[in-house]
Amino acid sequence: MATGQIFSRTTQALFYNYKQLPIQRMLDFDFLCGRETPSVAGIINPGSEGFQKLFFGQEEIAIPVHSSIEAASSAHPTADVFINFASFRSAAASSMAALKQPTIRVVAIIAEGVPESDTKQLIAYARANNKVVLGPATVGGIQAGAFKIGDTAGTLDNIINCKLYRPGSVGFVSKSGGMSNELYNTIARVTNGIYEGIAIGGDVFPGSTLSDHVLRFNNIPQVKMIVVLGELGGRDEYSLVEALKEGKIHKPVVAWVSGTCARLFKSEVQFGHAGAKSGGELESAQAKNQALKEAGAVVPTSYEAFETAIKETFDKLAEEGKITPVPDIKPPAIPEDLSIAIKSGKVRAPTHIISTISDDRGDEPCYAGVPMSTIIERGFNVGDVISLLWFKRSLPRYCTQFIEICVMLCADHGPCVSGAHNTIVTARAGKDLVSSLVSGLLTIGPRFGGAIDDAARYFKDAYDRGLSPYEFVEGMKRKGIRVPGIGHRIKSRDNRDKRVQLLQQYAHNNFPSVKYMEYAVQVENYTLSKANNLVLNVDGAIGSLFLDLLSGSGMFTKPEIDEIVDIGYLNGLFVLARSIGLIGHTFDQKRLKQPLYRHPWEDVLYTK
Ligand code: Q5B
Repeated sequence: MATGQIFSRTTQALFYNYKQLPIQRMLDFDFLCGRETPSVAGIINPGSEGFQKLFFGQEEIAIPVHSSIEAASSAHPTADVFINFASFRSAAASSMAALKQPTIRVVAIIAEGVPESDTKQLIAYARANNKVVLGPATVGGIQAGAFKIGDTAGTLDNIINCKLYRPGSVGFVSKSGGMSNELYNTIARVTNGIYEGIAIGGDVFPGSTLSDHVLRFNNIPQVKMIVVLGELGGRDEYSLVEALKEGKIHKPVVAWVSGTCARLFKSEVQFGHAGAKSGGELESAQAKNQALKEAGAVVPTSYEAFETAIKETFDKLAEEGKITPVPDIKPPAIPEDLSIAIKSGKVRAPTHIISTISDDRGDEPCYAGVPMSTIIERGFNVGDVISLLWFKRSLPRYCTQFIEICVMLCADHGPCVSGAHNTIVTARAGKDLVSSLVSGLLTIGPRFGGAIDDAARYFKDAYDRGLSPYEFVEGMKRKGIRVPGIGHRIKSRDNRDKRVQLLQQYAHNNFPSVKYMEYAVQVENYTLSKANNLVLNVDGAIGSLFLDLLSGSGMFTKPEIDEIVDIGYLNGLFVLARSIGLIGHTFDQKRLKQPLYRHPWEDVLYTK
């Protein structure tokens, strides 16, 4: 166990387990104290490496993240405090690993519930190797104006109120972390403040004891008086009694052991801490207070009188000229986090993204305002989800079913089409699912699958302007544009595309009007007079029928229809549908363990 100061303004720690809030609180404290270096040198997050961005004042800094204690210790040989935020399950093993690092001097264990047998081993190892263990079940400790462990002393407001950003003259040690916050306030009110404050933790076997720290404080010249807050249960306070009796402590000690109320209960009482239970008489608060008083500590008559006792002791020291006045400094203002400032209504900030189709912030995600549970309870299908997320409204059943039919019919068209071919070649080159899928999707365009939007645009324009099929097709020819939605590589007048027939049949049976589709068929009749393969293809069928859906359903205004056609929603149907097939082709090739594809020479015309 160290005999003097354990922290300084240059102390740096390794922080075990990434916990953003306590680390940021440490860095904010550093900034408040005017430290030049951040007190957290590195973070250990088992299994991951890299950097974590945090604030040091207004600046963002990148703190290295290490995957092991050994790696962190060798990367930061001057970091000698290990702050262990591991769970109670792994706190003992990680603390022992830290204690075994030659560079680590102090280990603070935050977890509550560490098995007592494990803690005893840690204590034995630490004592044998002259190291300090704080906790388990501790919030940590603080050296005012120098270094603070994790959440010690709570919020920045509390730290400023308690003047912990600069050193005072009082050494304070308690078992409880919560009560230490209370006492930091009390001590700030009636003295020039804390020099060092330690919470040893509420376990039956703390890594270091009240008397360990009192003896340390006795050796720190800047500490002029010592305040101790013990609690019922255990015998720790008696080592302090012994030290006082043996004259090992030369500075005034003001002490109180809380838990005097335990006598009001008929049976044994267990308070919040594992160690705080009213056992035998010797472990009662009354007995310990009495013993401390007899040994020479200033012990008030009640907790309420504790503040006065601290004040009187401090005032006496001041009168005797033993207290050097502490110049009061104004700590720098810590910039508030934007999210907190927005929440409290202090600032407003423009958003960077606007979104109107979904919201994941509430109890359950919503698609266009419809909660997930409603989607499931009402038996919505994929067509319903598409209508919510693409069109931001619930469309009638016949419409959502039509959307589903489009998806099903376009899901795949064999391995020879452009998209599937690309996907197959990519999968056989050993690429992953997403690469294989995307390479196939990238072929979707004006010639392959991506002619639905243009088909809708041109058919709508021609129909709305009252052009005859002849005027329309010949007009397109003069402009040198192939009619989108017309023509197919293998389908023809004598080998009709079944998909087109199925779509037409569904629309005839369910749509209130199919005027655009009928116009497309008239165009097909005309183009077929030119060539056998100039049939209305699947893109043309979907394009014209979607115009009928938009205009016939009564669910869209005219400007909305124009916008949908203008933006080009409808190729999305082919992209979505064909993704299903392309994913299937990827799995197929992988399952068949197909080797790298190389196109045969004989299939290439080599020419000059
Ligand atoms: N001619 C689709 O052409 C294809 C004409 C035309 C006027 C036309 C062609 C085309 C418009 C785009 C379109 C979607 C490239 C197709 C799909 C999904 C798929 C695919 C699958 C699946 C086929 C021969 C003569 C020439 C041309 C004239 C051709 N098309 N005239 N309007 N639209 N269509 N794409 O067979 O006088 O000799 O110079 O661009 O709707 O992609 O299954 O494979 O599910 O995966 O290569 O179904 O029609 O004909 O280029 O040799 O032309 O016909 O001007 O006249 P071809 P070409 P001329 S569905």
